Amino acid sequence: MRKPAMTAPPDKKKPVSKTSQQASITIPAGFRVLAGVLSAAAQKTLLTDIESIILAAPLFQPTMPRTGKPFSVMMTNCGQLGWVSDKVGGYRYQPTHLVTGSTWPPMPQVLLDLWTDLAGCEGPPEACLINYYPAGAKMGSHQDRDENEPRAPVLSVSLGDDAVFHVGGLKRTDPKVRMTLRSGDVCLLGGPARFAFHGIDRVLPGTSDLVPGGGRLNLTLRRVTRFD
Ligand SMILES: O=C(O)CCC(=O)C(=O)O
Repeated sequence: MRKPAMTAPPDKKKPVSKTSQQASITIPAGFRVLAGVLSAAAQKTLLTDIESIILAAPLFQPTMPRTGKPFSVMMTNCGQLGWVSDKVGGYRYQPTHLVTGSTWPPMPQVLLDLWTDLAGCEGPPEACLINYYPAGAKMGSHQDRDENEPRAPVLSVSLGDDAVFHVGGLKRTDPKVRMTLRSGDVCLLGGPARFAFHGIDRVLPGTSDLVPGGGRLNLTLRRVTRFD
């Protein structure tokens, strides 16, 4: 994948190691990290699928509602709906690319299969947000609240460089646990953890050679509309 032309802010934060204080933190049930779900070969195949998607639906730089401040991650989507954000329209799902106006490419079968195997809910996902993190990119603590089906989890797949992920409770101020997500890992926020605050503190450059040019991809599958 070509490295998108963007300047990522320098990140001086160090990964936070697990402390005895963190050991006492309770994360809502329904948060799971499944390490190494995708083999090295499966990661390569999925990366090839994602590269084709990015050719058809190029990465764009989303901006924050109202302020127009750019995110440090680049994004695109696949599936029926895609998550976008810009200054005027804010956070939302839409069936077309923010820049090209084309419908999003279909979701790769391997992602649909992961959802069937792991999501534990009745219907398929409708959206797969593809986040590309160059070195220095991060994602602030947030809840995923733009979907109308709380019975469906958020399922995400990591590819490429390791990242320091944090997850907390249902309030922004709740204590957080930090952990490293690696290429091939799957993370689930479901049940009571569906609306847990979470985010990416930093990407650890040079920890994977999967993504040409380095960086990390995160593929986040979500159900947007209600099942019934
Ligand atoms: O990159 C990740 O692992 C988390 C992505 C995320 O939180 C999101 O897309 O809402």
